[in-house]
Amino acid sequence: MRRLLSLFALMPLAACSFEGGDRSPLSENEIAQRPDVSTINFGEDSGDFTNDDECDDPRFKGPGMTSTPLMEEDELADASDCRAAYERGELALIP
Ligand SMILES: [Ca+2]
Repeated sequence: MRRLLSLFALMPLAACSFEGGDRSPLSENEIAQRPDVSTINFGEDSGDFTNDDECDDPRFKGPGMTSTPLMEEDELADASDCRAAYERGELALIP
């Protein structure tokens, strides 16, 4: 019984686990369909992981992403890193 109760206690944690950024290489199609950098709102440098040369905004994917877990609050909060990675061709917006 005790074991069963601890199993239920852990279930919410499993449901809340966040995935790291998708660092897989971009396909030719993804690269071709990237909008111009001037049309993207990168937000501000207001997050906890700014200026570490990895994009920490979960709206993006590609080799320029961080591998650390991302949360909703990381959106629009790592502008300089994400812009630089995007300009290097290492990011695309996740549709
Ligand atoms: Ca960053």
